[in-house]
Amino acid sequence: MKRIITIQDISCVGKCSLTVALPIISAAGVEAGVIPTAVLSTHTAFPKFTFCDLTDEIQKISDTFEDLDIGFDAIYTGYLGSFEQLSLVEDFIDRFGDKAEVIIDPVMADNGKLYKGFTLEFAAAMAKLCAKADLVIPNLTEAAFMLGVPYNPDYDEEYIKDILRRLCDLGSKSAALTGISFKEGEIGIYYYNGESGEYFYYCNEYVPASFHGTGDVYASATVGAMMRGFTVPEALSIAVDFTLLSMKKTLEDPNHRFYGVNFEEALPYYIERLNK
Ligand code: PXL
Repeated sequence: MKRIITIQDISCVGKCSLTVALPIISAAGVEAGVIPTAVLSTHTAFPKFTFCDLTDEIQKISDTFEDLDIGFDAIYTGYLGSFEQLSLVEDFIDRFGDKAEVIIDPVMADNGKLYKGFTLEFAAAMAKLCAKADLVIPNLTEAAFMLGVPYNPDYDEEYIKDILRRLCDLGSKSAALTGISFKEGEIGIYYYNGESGEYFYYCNEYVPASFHGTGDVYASATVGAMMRGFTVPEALSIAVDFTLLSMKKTLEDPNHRFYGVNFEEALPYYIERLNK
């Protein structure tokens, strides 16, 4: 069985970060180790939340893993809350990344705007961390902030390819942009492998709704599928279909939560896809 380690916060309620990564990666039949970077009562889009910083634990946990010779098949990072955490994660990748796929989801922005608490300087530091990745999975807003270019929602295919090349120029071996659409009613993923020069686009139906944590569902499903031996384009496509179904399940339930997607009821589909 493959083992990954995911480094991100745990928001107790809100269906994002670790409360999403753990069930999805476990459902993939992959051991999910965690380094929780902070404990929050909910994610930061709620009007009120507590925040307990666990930065001081990261080094101690990493040292202990090293002493015990514990290794990982993948390192997957999500929401990281401070410059110090970025630098500790960089160090973690240096120590444990040799035999691991490094997947970085640079969670910090969407729809042209940075999330609460993030700055342009932080985006630049996140871009530096992305140099260590085998795969980065930003949305277009995060990519624009990391590259220091204006957010342009009126893009064409050439523009997207250019952004992908620039993401790989940061140092990442490959990059995938989420939420890319060239036609009404469709949305998907655009991938570029900076080593082979291969581009890949996959889309499915567009659901006119947006829920917090959808990016975390997407990235976790990609990591799970990669660890199950699917190629990166296959894993990215499975994650598109699984995320779409999660959104449909959310909307089907008239009493759905105002936060988070109903990925739980889409998990049987994900498991079936991985077992095909
Ligand atoms: O879903 C991304 C995410 C993760 N963790 C925390 C967040 C967010 C998005 O806002 O606030 C704490």
